[in-house]
Amino acid sequence: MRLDVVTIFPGYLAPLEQSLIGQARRGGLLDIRIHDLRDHAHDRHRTVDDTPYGGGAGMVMKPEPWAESLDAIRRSGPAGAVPHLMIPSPAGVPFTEAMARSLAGEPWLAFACGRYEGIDERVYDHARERMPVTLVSLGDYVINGGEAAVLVIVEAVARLLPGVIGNADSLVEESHEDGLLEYPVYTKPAVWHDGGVPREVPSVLLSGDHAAIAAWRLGQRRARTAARRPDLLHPSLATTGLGDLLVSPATPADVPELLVLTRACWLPEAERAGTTALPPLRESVASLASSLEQWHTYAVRSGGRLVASVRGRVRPGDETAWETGRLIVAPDLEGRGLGRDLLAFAESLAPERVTSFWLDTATLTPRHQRILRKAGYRVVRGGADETAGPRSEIVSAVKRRP
Ligand code: JFT
Repeated sequence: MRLDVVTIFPGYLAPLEQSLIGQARRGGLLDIRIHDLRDHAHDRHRTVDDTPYGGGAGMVMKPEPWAESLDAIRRSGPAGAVPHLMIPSPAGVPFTEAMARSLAGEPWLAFACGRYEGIDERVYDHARERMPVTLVSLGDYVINGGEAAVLVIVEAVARLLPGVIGNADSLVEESHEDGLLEYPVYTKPAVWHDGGVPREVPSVLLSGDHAAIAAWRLGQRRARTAARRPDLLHPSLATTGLGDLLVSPATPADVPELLVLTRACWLPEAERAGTTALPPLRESVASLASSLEQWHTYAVRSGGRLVASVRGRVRPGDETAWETGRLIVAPDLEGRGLGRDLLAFAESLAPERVTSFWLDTATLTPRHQRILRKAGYRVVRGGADETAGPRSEIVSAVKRRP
């Protein structure tokens, strides 16, 4: 694969001589050529920037050196061949592993690294008339120019090329294929003494029981994905026909709306139960806010509007029980499977040591009963935790971890 990079900081790309990419270059798998944009500036000061038309802060990269440099790169290739030009830009499409895989299938990539406030817009038009162009962003944060983005993209693409990575198995084993984060890894010593408590490698990894190890690793992957990247779990939540649903951990800013939705959803329950003494109806802004510390609470928004919520936690005093609660869905969105998906999502948050799932509800309409039964729950009267005080209105449902 051939790669051309244009920059005003050629030294910034020096890391491409290191490690596996450096080896691949020396072995002829990668032909990387770094070009100094200033070689195409023809004034005495080798100027590549100028003040912005229309005013504003900072400087803009002049078009002529870019056009000359990109044209020179194109002419340097085989007759008729053109590179796919990647231009890092804060306004580009986010770089992903899928994009890396697609780029790894191309014979020739070129990269234009801008600086300052950006590149004169006409450079993009000039380039697009001569070669395929993709504007790409490294992610939603600010960096000062395109060079760091190009280092990342080249590393992500190059490691996918046959022969570049040392161990092809590591490519196969990797996730981001199945959308779960990696399991934690350990090496010797089995017990590490760093001055505090002895730090042990989880015993299952020393057991030699390959099925148990695989199960443990899958559990770890699910638990950390639920904790760190809930957005990667249950893509079903995004396909309930509600448009874009955003599931995110509830923050204090969500509390007032959450309180309103909670009351709206629990009032019919209270009417059926013949009491207004239900805790969800008695909740204050303050108590709901402080509950965020005790529960993993999630808010579901559609077009900015709070439409559903759920919370869950390991039961205090019983590490093997997971409680899901306050599963609410806005009345106009009932019957679309959102409650079922949220219940499954809340269960996915439970750590591996959990062996039973509990769910409290006020009354059991036939509809609620059906949803619980389909989710594998069995209703047990008397409440999940009889020590929690008088709660005769509350019905508990339980299931074993599948
Ligand atoms: C940033 C970039 C970002 C970001 C190209 C060029 C200038 C600095 C800048 C930042 C914000 C607003 C200018 C670039 C990137 C990212 C790419 C340039 N800047 N205006 N790539 N990936 N996340 N930020 Cl040219």
